[in-house]
Amino acid sequence: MNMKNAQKKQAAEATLKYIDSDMIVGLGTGSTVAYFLEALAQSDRRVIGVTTSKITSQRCAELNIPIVDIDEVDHIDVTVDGADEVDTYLNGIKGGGAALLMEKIVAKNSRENIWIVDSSKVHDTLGSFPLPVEVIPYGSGQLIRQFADKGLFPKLRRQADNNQPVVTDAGHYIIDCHMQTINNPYALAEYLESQVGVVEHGLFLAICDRVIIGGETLQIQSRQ
Ligand code: ABF
Repeated sequence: MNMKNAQKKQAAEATLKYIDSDMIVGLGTGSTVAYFLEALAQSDRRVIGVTTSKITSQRCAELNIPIVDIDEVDHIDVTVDGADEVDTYLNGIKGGGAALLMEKIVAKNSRENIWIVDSSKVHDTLGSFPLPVEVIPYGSGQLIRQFADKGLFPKLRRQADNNQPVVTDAGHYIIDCHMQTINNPYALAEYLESQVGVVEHGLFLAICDRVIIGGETLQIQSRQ
């Protein structure tokens, strides 16, 4: 197993200390969460999951982790998810797995959010990972032109095998914005949220409470 996967597995297993039986646990998407689901299934924790994508729901079924719909619970105790990039304020970019919309809905309805990552995800400033923006297909071409004029270096996410646009679980497209550096994520989030046709974006700001990197835990100290 390479170092990156070893760190992902280590982070996933370290997260169990924050999980108690009978909790309602939000379950994110991605390969690091896949390690967490394995660890959870092999542990003595008996939880109810709220999933963020079809692929996570499918994996829970295979591992016999019971899940409920988000609207069947009155709260989510803790959500465990991956991330594509995290900065030193525990702000992050998510959506590499095209699940950002349901991930953000679950995260915003959680009492605590824990991200599990390998060290390659941690950067001083966000932006080296292209920022995913989930958009309604109708008018997405116009949004791409608008984002280009704004200097966001947009690119419609397409499937590798047939070059068709990637369609999210909710039936939307993803525009990835290749900015390299995002100096003011809050201002960018405000701009994106004001554009008609934008459903949600992958800037997860002031959401994460704890990041577990390999065996190390970073807790929020201060937010910008
Ligand atoms: C998910 O975690 C996505 O938002 C993000 O793309 C992914 C990171 O994937 P991985 O854990 O496979 O690096 O929540």
